[in-house]
Amino acid sequence: MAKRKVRTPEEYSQDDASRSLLECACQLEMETCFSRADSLVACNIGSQGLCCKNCAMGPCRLVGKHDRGVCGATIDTIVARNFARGVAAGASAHSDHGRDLAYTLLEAVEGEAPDYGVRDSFKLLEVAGHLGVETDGRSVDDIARDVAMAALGEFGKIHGKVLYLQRAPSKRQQIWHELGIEPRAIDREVVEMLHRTHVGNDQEAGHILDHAMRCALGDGWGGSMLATDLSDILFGTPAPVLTEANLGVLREDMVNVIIHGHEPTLSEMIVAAAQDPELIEYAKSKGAEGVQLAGICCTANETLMREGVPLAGNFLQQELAILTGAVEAMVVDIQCIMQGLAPMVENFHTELITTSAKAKIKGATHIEFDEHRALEIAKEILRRAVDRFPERGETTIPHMRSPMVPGFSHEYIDYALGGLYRGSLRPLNDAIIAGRIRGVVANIGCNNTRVCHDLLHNYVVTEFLKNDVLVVETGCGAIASAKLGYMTPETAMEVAGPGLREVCETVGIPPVLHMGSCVDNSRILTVLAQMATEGGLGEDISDIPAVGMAPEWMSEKALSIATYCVASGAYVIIGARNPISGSEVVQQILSEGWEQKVGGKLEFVTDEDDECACEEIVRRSLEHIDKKRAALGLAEYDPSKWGRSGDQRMPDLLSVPFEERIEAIYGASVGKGG
Ligand code: BF8
Repeated sequence: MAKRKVRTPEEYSQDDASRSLLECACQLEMETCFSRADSLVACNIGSQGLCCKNCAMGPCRLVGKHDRGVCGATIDTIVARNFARGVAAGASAHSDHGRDLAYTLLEAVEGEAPDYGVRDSFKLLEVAGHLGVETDGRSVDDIARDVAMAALGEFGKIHGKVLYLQRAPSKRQQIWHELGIEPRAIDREVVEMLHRTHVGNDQEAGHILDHAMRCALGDGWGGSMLATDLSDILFGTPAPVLTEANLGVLREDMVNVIIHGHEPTLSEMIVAAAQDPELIEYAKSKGAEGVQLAGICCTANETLMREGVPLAGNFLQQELAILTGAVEAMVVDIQCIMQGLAPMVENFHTELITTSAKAKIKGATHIEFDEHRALEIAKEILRRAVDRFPERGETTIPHMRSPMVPGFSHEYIDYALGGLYRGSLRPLNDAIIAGRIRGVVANIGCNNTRVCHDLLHNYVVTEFLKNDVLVVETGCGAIASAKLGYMTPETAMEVAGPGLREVCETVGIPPVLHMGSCVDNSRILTVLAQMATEGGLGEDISDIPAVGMAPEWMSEKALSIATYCVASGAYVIIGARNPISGSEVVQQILSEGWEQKVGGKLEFVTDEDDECACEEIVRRSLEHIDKKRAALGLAEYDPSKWGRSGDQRMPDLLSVPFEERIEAIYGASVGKGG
């Protein structure tokens, strides 16, 4: 029997901080998700979508001579059903998060959640307009109450369709209407997806997958978009802020608390509590200088975007953060939290604290969050963390921490491009029309231990920048670019092609824009819709020279995001794993089939060799962007036309190597060994 391959830290991850901690894990013989991935070979049947366990006559594994399950379900039906169920699970995760924020807003205005309130009343008025809430002559609280109620209504209303669909270009709305895939109510489409994929129900792959689009649209233009809007109303609409990324943000002299998961509701209170003078005094009484917060996953992205809380890392770094020995508490809420954290904290003084009524972990301390006394709970959690500080043993905090400027909400992008009086995406459209910017890529999604951590994100983003493609990001993809140092305006000079550089240097923005958490992919939909209606780039999202991708996906949420982006007209490429590889028919439906129906298509690009997969993702993306440019009658991409004037004025600055320049400006080190 062939021996299983055990990878080295260099093969596990491209991130220097992670590599140094994986080295420690090997030396200490501690298990991580990386080593578990080596010892646990992925099921070859399930990974192709060929295992049906929807009834107790199975599980039916369709391999060899078996091309039907016990009930007679074909390979195409089973692969389509498995994919569609993944979409439904992803949509439900985003949307349930959105619903909770609507309840928080409602409780805030009804005086039941006294630590919350309306922080962005401009956004409230805008959202009220979208939801048909009357605003004239009304108080902020009255409007907010009706906005919360209208938002809650979107999940289970009896008649009509999801209201935010009207924010899409009219041509797109027409396509949805004609195909009959307008989501009616957010919950309804998820429930119907589960119903249709129950044994003996919908058994035509194309028909099942049409409903997957409807279900996902209820996420993108429903649950996720509401989650983003309601978070902005409650906690403020993001604008650029200077902060840092990677495990080097942890401090030897502070109580380190990691906030991890997806919801901003408790973490915003923890941010407030960490600044409480009494708590700081308490930390000092235990020998620390104060409390250092740092985030992992999308709770990180939420507090990063609004409060500048530094990023400790992305999905695959959660266990590694504990391995530093410098974390007093890891406070988790919902989604993407590995159960492997519980055995990991047993080796250290770290307390793992679960806070959501929806997510407990055996071995963790459960302190259930309650909006009625939010700040009090946040303080209680931080005091527990402070109490652990004296128990801290030896630490191995990697030195890597990259400066970054996140906070690019679509509202801020409008403002950056046109100021208060002329705020619009016109300059972006003009730059694409002229060819300074070749096109736009949205790079999103997770990390996956089956590929080299961060490598695919880093590779494709670097290539797009070199090719004058503006990159917008969310989720763990955004965290990868932040760690690489791609999210400061100074990076543009280094990596980006001449036209993109010219635009970024003129506006003063990084070439990679951090747009938030995974529910904030709705911000990307909004930007695309505005680009389509601004003029010059066609009339619909499908006309824009743009591509979406999740090169290291692992979560079902990524399937829902990909599906709603395709249903909105985008070309989406997913790497790492192909969950529909078991059916040629389903692959054809999601690519050519969906392209004919909705103008967008979904393709999976995988390869044993990560770099080969990346090359192919980049090749297909640029080909698509150039095809869309040609269809719009735009000039062929020609980088030799741009960028010389700026370079001539900055020879001295450019002669200093990038890492040194960043260190001189920001006092932080990018990508150096720990
Ligand atoms: O929602 S990118 S690993 S953290 S699922 Fe999870 Fe994937 Fe990260 Fe945010 Ni999104």
